[in-house]
Amino acid sequence: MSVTPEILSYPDKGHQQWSRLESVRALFCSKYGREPDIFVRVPGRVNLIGEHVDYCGYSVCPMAVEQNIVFAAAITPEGSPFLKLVNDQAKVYPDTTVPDRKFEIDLKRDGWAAYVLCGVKGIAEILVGKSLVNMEIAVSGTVPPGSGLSSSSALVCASLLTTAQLNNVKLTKFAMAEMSASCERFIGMEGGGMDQAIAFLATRGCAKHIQFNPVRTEDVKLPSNAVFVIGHSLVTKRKAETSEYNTRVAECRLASQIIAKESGIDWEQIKKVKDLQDALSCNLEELLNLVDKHLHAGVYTKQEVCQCLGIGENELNEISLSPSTRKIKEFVLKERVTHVTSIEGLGVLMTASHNSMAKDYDASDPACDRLVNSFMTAGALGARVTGAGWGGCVVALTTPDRLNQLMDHVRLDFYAGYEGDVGKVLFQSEPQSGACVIKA
Ligand code: ADP
Ligand code: NG1
Ligand code: MG
Repeated sequence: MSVTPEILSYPDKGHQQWSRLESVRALFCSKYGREPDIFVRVPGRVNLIGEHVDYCGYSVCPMAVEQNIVFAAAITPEGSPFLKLVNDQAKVYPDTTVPDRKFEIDLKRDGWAAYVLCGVKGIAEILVGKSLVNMEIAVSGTVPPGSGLSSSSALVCASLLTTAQLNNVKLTKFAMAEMSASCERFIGMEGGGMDQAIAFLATRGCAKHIQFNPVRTEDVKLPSNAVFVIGHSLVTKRKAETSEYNTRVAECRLASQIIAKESGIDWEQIKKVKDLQDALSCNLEELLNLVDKHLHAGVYTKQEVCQCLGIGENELNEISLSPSTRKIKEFVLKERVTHVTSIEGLGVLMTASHNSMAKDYDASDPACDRLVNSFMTAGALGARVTGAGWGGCVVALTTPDRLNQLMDHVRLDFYAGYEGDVGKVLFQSEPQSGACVIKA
């Protein structure tokens, strides 16, 4: 297996990827009046088990899906604007020009270009004494946005890979996965790195067991009769523009720090639940007992958290919270950390995992719950919300002999009355390969 992302030849006419690449090429040529130098393709992903645990330091099991982000890109001469972006959904994602190499990324001001700038800035930061070439980029995406299939990270990773390639920067897939995970933080997401890891490290035909710090992966061969079906709840959630995601990250950190303090260890060093487990050298069952012992159910006020840790609000802001979570006044601790610790032990029980996401983590949505029920009534072996949740997609497990019946049931039940193309919101998915460069 190559350690740097694969470089593929341009596909022949008739290949399933050909017409997609041709349409991105046509967009690029019509906007910029020249041919692209390269194409880059990065997949979205579905996570099969382990939601909201990557940022706590625990492992996840995603696979790459067919939906992806494609960039066509070229270097432009000195004197051109630094970065020009066009998108094949120009109404939603308008053309953007970034005149110079200033990297103050502001999601509200920059919109979708902020995600692209994250990847560009990541490469700029490692180019010591050299500045980036000017670039023109055309973007095409088929990952449904705000739907838990990681369109945001596919975009950030595509940008990082494109910028690296045009600037002749050679990095391993692992380095790119870690760098992209830090880069998405430039827009304020405090994610754990799952999406960027699978984007670079996916292999066709396998899900991946991914561990963090540092990123490590193992192939998970899926049973030959396992079929994954993805359904969209028709509710979307933009994670970087809303507060729920980072609130969960903060709640897990505070819960871990309170338990650490009660256990007599240096709580300020504890940033994630996994740090706590490692410091205590305990198993997950023992950790759950400590959660029960030291945390109460329901809401903690910020003041109560300060009392538990024996510090004032300013110190709490500095040590435990981020700029985006400092304004939060109330936290739910016991339920959140229970979800994180119990999920690990439950393994592949997808439905139990969904119930924990819905109940303890409050990260489902009534539409997701209805879709899970629809899949289960249709005979799925398990079904759960995937990605961050609060809407987005549900992934269900079934077998080939039950697939048609299951799809028919959900189509007539959950999607009755849906006026769009049901094929775009209810589809089967097989594990795809990770990010690649395609020669123009
Ligand atoms: P998810 O990663 O679950 O899809 P996020 O809220 O993290 O959801 O990211 C969604 C955001 O990613 C969108 O609001 C948009 O800014 C950006 N995005 C996704 N797909 C595209 C695309 N094809 N072109 C431009 N921007 C996109
Ligand atoms: P989505 O829903 O695709 O934006 C987010 C995080 C993941 C992970 C999942 C929940 C980012 C970039 N993505 O994914 O790291 O925490 O939620 O398991 O932060
Ligand atoms: Mg995302």
